[in-house]
Amino acid sequence: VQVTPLCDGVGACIDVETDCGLFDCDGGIGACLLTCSNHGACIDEAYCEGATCHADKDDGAVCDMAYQCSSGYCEMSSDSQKHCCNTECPSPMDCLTGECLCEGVTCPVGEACVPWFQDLDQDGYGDSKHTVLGCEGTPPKDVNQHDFVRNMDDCYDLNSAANPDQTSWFSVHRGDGSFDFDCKDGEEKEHDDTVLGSDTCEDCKNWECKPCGWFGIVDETYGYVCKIPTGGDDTCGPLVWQSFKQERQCGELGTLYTCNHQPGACNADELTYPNTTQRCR
Ligand SMILES: [Ca+2]
Ligand SMILES: [Ca+2]
Ligand SMILES: [Ca+2]
Repeated sequence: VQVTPLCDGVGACIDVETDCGLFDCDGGIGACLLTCSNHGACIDEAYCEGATCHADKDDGAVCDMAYQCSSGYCEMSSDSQKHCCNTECPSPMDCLTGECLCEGVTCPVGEACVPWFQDLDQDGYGDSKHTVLGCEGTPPKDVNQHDFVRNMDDCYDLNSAANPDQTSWFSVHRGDGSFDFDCKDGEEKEHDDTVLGSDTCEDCKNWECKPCGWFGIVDETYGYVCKIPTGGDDTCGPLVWQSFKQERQCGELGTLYTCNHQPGACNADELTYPNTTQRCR
């Protein structure tokens, strides 16, 4: 406020106050400032920019710098612009409205805003394709009122048997035609189906490459495909000892051939198991 003493025309001196607007009054010259070079030249509720004082912006207004905001926070928001915000608002929280929110909600102090994943089949593993933000301590709910989860490791969220912990084999697909039940390496077949029909069982040797029955202690050495010792790896033994001997897709029936792999069995006999299903995971 600029104060100017004036004569009131009837013998008295009065102070006439002039509103300086957003500018401060210069105490030295007793007059309103007309330009600014720093925020101190403006009233507390204003900032200096382009030599002019501007009123501080309210929460929600688009801003460039924190000093423009009455709150002191200018935060990047979901419309790719910065907005004056009621508080600090790190991503993924959003301050489009001027209030820092996590998917429309204010998180309790100290709780981060984090991605949650839908877990429809309730196997504890979330679906990466269905995610929402939520406060750390409050899982969002799905249509069945089941909690979302923090991980996104499910490969098929409509069957709880399909999950990264699965170690069993399955003869029927999981629900979408796929047999990938353990969420890794695609469809893994339980039994080999690459060995040729003409392949026979042979002693692959084992345990420092002793033949089957060596002093009665080496067994389970017969197989269709053997591991051959190499320079840096002197181990040996059967790599494949059971096979369909023809291509069998997951869920398909076939005759399973196996080498005589019983403990202590030391012969090239071949056992057959007709109508065996190729199981997968
Ligand atoms: Ca799941
Ligand atoms: Ca699942
Ligand atoms: Ca798999």
